Amino acid sequence: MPSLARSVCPFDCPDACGLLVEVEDGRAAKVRGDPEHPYSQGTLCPKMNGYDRTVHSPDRLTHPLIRTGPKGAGAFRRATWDEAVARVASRWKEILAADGGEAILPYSYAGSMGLVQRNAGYPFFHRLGATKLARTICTPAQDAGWTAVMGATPGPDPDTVLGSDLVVLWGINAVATSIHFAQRAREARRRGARVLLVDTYRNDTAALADEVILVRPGSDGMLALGLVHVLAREGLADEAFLASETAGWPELKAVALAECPPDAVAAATGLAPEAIVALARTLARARAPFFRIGGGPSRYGNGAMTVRSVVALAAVLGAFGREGGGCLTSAASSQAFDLSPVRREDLLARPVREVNMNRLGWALNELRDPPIRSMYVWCSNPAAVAPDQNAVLRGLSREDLFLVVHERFLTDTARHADVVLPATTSLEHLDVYRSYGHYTVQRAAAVIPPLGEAKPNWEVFQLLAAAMGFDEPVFRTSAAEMADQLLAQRSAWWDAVDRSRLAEGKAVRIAPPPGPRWRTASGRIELVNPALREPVPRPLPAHADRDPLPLRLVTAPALYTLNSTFQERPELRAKAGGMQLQLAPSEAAARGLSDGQRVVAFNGLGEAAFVLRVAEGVPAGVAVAEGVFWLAHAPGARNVNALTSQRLTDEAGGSTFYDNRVDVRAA
Ligand SMILES: Nc1nc2c(c(=O)[nH]1)N[C@H]1C(S)=C(S)[C@@H](COP(=O)(O)OP(=O)(O)OC[C@H]3O[C@@H](n4cnc5c(=O)[nH]c(N)nc54)[C@H](O)[C@@H]3O)O[C@H]1N2
Ligand SMILES: Nc1nc2c(c(=O)[nH]1)N[C@H]1C(S)=C(S)[C@@H](COP(=O)(O)OP(=O)(O)OC[C@H]3O[C@@H](n4cnc5c(=O)[nH]c(N)nc54)[C@H](O)[C@@H]3O)O[C@H]1N2
Ligand code: SF4
Ligand SMILES: [Mo]
Repeated sequence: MPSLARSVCPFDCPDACGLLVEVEDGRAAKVRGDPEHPYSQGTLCPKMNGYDRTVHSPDRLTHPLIRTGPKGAGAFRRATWDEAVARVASRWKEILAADGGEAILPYSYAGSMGLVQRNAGYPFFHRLGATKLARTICTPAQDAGWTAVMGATPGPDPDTVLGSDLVVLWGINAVATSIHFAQRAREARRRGARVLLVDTYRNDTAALADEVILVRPGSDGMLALGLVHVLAREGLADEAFLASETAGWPELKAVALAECPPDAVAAATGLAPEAIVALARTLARARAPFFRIGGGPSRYGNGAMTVRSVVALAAVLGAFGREGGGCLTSAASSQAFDLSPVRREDLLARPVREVNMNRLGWALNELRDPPIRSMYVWCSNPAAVAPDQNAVLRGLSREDLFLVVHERFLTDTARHADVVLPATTSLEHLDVYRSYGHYTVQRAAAVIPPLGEAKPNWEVFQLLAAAMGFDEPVFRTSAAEMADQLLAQRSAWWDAVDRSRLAEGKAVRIAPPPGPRWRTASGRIELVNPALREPVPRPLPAHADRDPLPLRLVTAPALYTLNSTFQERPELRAKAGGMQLQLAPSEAAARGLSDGQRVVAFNGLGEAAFVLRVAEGVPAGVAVAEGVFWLAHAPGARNVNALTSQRLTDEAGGSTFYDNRVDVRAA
């Protein structure tokens, strides 16, 4: 008889869905949605329906490996954990003696969102004195844009969108990346709300929108300020709200009126001037507009300013003051935990340099004094996901780079390793999870034993610490003890939590603690922020505005993959359909290309091969490539990140994955 266990989807997705796992003979026989989960309520995306096939995939790494062939060739021999750990420790001791700790670079992101396993390497690398990694690959510019206006004000509960009469999905493919928010937008629509999508092409979410507004990539800041212009000019701003709750309306209004008239906005965005005026009037007519801003518009050289401008627009409309209205970039549940017990910054004996993870190619090839001699990767696949892939691969292929990769599968990154360590999946280890899309917390126990000799991150760092001779108590604290320490924290976020539900493995709702309505320095929504380089929002150019090639490349997420995760599953690979490039009919015709043809997209950084899709929903001047595929499955062994650059956002050092240009030719 199978038994039933609760767990959480561990992946980097705002939904953090609740799972029910049927366990039979120590195996996960079937994974389905947990109907008792307060947010996901029993449904999962097509990737996690079938998670058992990931967990028990024949391609799982089940024992350590040591490289026997040239770098990147994927030739390895089996090793024991003792041998693998001893090899890593002895090489690192040599590097420490010769070049110091900063010659070692940890590299991780969000393969697991669990607070213990995701952060497991922090205490170890601080104690080692390694170079620090700035973990900026996702949405730091989006956060900076929100914070510039709203400070530490928590985003609204996503359920409040049900009370909105106008839902604006701004740069988000919700039916692929936030499926339970898409459900709520659909439900709001059933109750009478209009749904607008502002995007760069007709993505899958266009089907649930009443109106789709397509803008030129990177021009949304100009659009938002142009809408503010029309609202100000036509007396449509919420003056009562602006007077009582915000600071800086006169200054913002002056900039918008002077710099963002409809003609200029039309030239920048590709929209007709009348469409801009009409959109402003639609927004102003709404009783309670709700903006859901995705990561898309923030991954540009002007990304932080763009998000800041859209948040300011929501304030000018008074959206924050209306029941059912507001603006959500991400939920603030990161504030619910003090992560210092697991991150242990205090173990750093002296300040160390920091490398921005978006500049990995530069760091591996150019950084000196000391150069990076060794890199340790967990919870990430930089060979596939990091920008400027040719530079990254050149770095990973250095014979003198000692690369250690802790992974579930032999990814493109792991293929370049000197030592590969097998990782458990989330069903084989415990952790504590919170979501960045809603307000819940869950503790998930291991529900099956580790496969083969796979080990969780936390345990591997304990082994490495012992081998390095680190004897601080944190390196003897078990993952369970660390999870319990985090959950035992007292904060106003936790007061109402039913801890017995947590102990049963069920998700519990948390809520931002009571406090001032606007958690900013001035106590008001800051349309002007004197602490910033640009105190008043104003239009900024994107990087690609100055680039030479004709097509702007949007490299958006795909439904059947999650970053580079899930490509171990043949059935999902088949559904994802491999690397495809979408072009407008006019762009295909201009190049003599037809649907289904093999093509190469190229720019000054490199090239990548795709199958062409001629798509009515893609405007002229834009190329769209959904998904980040494993190089092992890519024709030409390069994916779309061979075409993305290491340039950063205007604030916070974020990635600029959508801010590049290419041209396309027949393969
Ligand atoms: N199925 C699936 N789910 C995922 C992921 C995945 O890869 N696949 N990734 C996960 C991760 S790590 C994250 S961070 C989130 C991703 O979540 P988001 O970053 O919010 O990604 P998307 O929802 O696809 O939003 C990107 C959208 O922005 C649009 N866009 C790009 N540039 C612009 C622009 O200049 N203006 C406007 N208006 N739109 C623009 C793209 O066309 C695309 O439709 O999703 C998570 N969930
Ligand atoms: N062109 C382009 N590139 C992008 C994006 C884009 O939209 N366009 N999106 C970007 C974004 S938003 C993000 S967040 C990044 C994501 O970048 P990453 O966080 O690197 O995401 P993944 O590719 O999913 O790689 C995660 C890896 O962690 C491994 N893993 C999972 N669980 C564990 C574990 O418990 N322990 C260990 N040791 N390993 C584990 C998985 O097997 C997987 O190979 O990619 C970025 N790259
Ligand atoms: S990937 Fe996202 S939608 Fe899919 S199960 Fe996980 S949390 Fe839910
Ligand atoms: Mo992300």
